[in-house]
Amino acid sequence: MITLHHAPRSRSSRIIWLLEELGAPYQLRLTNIPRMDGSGASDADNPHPDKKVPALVHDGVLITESAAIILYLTDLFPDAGLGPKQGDRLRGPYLTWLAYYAGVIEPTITAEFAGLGANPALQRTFTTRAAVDKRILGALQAGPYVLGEKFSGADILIASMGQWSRNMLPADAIVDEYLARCNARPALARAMGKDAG
Ligand SMILES: N[C@@H](CCC(=O)N[C@@H](CS)C(=O)NCC(=O)O)C(=O)O
Repeated sequence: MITLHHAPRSRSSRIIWLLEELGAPYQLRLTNIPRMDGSGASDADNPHPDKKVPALVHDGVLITESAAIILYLTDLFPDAGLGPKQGDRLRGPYLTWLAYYAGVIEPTITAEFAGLGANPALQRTFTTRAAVDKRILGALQAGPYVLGEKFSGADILIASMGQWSRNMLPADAIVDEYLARCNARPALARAMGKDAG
């Protein structure tokens, strides 16, 4: 059994999108989290060690961190074709995008939103917003998806940023068209219908 601990309109929304894309059997458990506006609170029933979302439990095993959950699920349902398998030439690029999202994109965008985008130590450790934009645009120019021809779990990470806030992705018509392609997916519509629980 797969259980997703989820808070509406949060990073766990994209995991509902993935579960819908995969056609996976799952149940949602609504979880309260503290919100930026001061509302909400930590939920004692949330199994995440930091009381964050997403938290996925599969047959009693806890998996946290969006990129890890996406890799775990696309590996668990290989026939859905949303994550290149071991031996596929796109496996390396897939892992690279998942790790680049978690290890570089999120910290860089967060630093920028916190007004720390010009901090030299952060730029050296992670990178610059300009470099992130260039990398994303480069992939989408080759497109139509991050890995090329096929939509994958990496697109769920990248597109969900633009769905949350358009200015988290480069200001370019290629990105607008990419988001329109991703937003038109029936699985996303189903996920949005379940987001509130
Ligand atoms: N790196 C984590 C970030 C998780 C995260 O920060 N989630 C937010 C919701 S979007 C949260 O749970 N915030 C509540 C809190 O920080 O207590 C991931 O991608 O899974």
